[in-house]
Amino acid sequence: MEEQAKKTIFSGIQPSGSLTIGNYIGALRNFALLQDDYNCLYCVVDMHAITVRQEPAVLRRRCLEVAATYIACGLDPKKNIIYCQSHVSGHAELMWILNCFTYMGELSRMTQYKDKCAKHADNINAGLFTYPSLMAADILLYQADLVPIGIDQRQHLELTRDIAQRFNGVYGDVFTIPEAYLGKVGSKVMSLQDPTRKMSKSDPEECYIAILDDPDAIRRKLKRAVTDSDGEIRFDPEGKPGVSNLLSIIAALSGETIEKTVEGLQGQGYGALKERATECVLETLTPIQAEHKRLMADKAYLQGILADNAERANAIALKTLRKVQRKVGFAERVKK
Ligand code: ATP
Ligand code: LTN
Repeated sequence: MEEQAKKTIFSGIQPSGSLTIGNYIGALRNFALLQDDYNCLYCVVDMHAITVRQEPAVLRRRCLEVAATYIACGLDPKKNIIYCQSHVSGHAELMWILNCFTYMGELSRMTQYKDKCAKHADNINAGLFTYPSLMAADILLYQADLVPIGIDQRQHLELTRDIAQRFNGVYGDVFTIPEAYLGKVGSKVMSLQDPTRKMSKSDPEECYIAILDDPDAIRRKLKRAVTDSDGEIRFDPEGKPGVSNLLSIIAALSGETIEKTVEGLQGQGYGALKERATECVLETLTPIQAEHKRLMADKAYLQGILADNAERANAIALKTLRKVQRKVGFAERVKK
């Protein structure tokens, strides 16, 4: 496909913890599927991550780790623009402008904001509140057509669309209105310990499987995953959230349908279900972990990729930013 004719994809993951199989199934795996047909930008959103307190040295390492995970999951750093949000100042600059087109009422309705406030009652900062306008800036800066995300981010994407439409309504067609891209299965992987809640990398260890977990940890966590007491393998997310979550994980990773997965396990117990889940997870993660290890051993290579790609991203970002600045009436920049 011709570069110009291709549509643009933007997505981001926070370096706020070890990436989980939720991030993989809900987001990363779709990134790799889309890379041939779109111009893609995959960002390590470190500015979003500091809405919650982070240890600086840990955050710095995690930024590289997330970039390495992108590549290890099959994203080609030459084809895709893989970079760190904080390396392109346009994100923060556009965010400021968008903040002035976003209402307090809209931001206070965001469920992620309410959840994070409950979880971090001692640090309800303004960044947590305006998080969605930074996300809108990420997406709109590159005129993205499509945004692969898990279901939990759909509300933020809706707000992004509203902000873009509001801005376009005043100034003409400045922003492309982005669409969400949700995978068919697995757009919400649930916590292993509380399968009514989403699996999240900032929850306690035993709730999630990290992409980098060793085989023993994976086996142990899946063995201890919460199920129920009726012993029947059936897909029913309302009535049997634990069992359904394991079935979804198997289906998502094996490529089978949920029906086929249930059929294959008919007449067997939860031990077999967990065994099958373990097999699928190990099969998926083993090659990713090997590649990740190889990449992390060459920090200079990774840093080089991030630097080159930040430059490529910046060139695209500046086009939108300058246009937006002109539209809102900022003073002209004349060359001396
Ligand atoms: P945190 O726990 O720090 O809030 P998170 O685990 O929710 O983080 P994000 O960095 O916020 O992860 O999400 C990155 C991408 O992964 C988003 O597109 C999000 O929708 C997707 N994602 C996160 N958790 C899941 C999940 N449990 N199931 C499916 N997709 C998920
Ligand atoms: N808010 C997202 C991460 C994120 C993102 C983005 C996703 C930040 N900017 C732009 C898609 C597009 C999250 O918490 N998962």
